[in-house]
Amino acid sequence: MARIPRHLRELYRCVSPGDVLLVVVKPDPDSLSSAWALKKLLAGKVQSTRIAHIGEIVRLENKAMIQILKIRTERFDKVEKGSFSKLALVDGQPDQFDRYALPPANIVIDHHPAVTPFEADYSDVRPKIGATATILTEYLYQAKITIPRPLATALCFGIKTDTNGLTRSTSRKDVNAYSYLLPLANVRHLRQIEDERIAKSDLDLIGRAVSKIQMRRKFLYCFLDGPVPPDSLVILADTFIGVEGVSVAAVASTYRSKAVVILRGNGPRVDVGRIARSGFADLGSAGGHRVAARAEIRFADLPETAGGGEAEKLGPWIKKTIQSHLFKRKTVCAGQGK
Ligand SMILES: [Mn+2]
Repeated sequence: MARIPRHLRELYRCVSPGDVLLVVVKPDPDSLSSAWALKKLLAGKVQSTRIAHIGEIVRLENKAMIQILKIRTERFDKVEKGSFSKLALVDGQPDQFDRYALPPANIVIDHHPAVTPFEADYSDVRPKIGATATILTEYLYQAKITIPRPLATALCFGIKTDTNGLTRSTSRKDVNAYSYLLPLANVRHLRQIEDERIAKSDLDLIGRAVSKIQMRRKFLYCFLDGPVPPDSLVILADTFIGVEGVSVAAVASTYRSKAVVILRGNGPRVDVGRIARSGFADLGSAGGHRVAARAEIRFADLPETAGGGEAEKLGPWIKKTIQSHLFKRKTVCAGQGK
């Protein structure tokens, strides 16, 4: 025990051998791999660890990852209350789980900036790190635990996804963790998971979306008559941000009586998280990072100009709202100059 760093000893002290630990995640490659790594780290320290995901596993990369690497995860809404004694959150913080009536978290490990203060027996929140998987890799390394091949593969994918292949918000620690993991990983599986990005069922949608694209300067906009599941909009936005010359891509539609907007950005002066917040946060849930953001607004909360969710008005309204925040600074400067 002597050479185990202090923070790990603190983490170990939060659990006891009789505990059933539940790790709750919003499923994405970083959170799933981090949850799995925490399970590995605490094996032997608790009676058992279960991983539970919120919502359904829809995105192909998550499906492929779970199937190919055989990650055991259960639906959170099927977990019986009282069937676990400790709760951990990875790749997220209590305020992001407000809606799900979770008991207070005992362990929180995350790399998102802390917005709402929280209390936990153990917390490690490091916003400078590109992926939670990096933090957990560090823990496993420090604990001298050999990382099994499938877990190493999952952690590689987690780091790659969150850092966009080590090109976005990547720290030295992410690079170190990745180069430590890669020789331990199954590269063929990694490729297989990464390659399967578009579901056959989405091809039709992609065709429809391409015909709806509107471009103005570096802004690509696409509104689809709904309903379209948000995860499909994500695939479209991820695809369209790759179009030559585009620095902001927004794909919008409706789903379950809500307007949904998915934003992707690139380039040094673009911050789509800011656009989402300033354009839509007053009306619904909106937020994200510089490069990836989303907004969801219930029809009932839309302004009259958006036509209550009617496609003919909603599409142009979303576009106008984004554009007014996209080019805001310029307009203000021009106005003041006169
Ligand atoms: Mn993450």
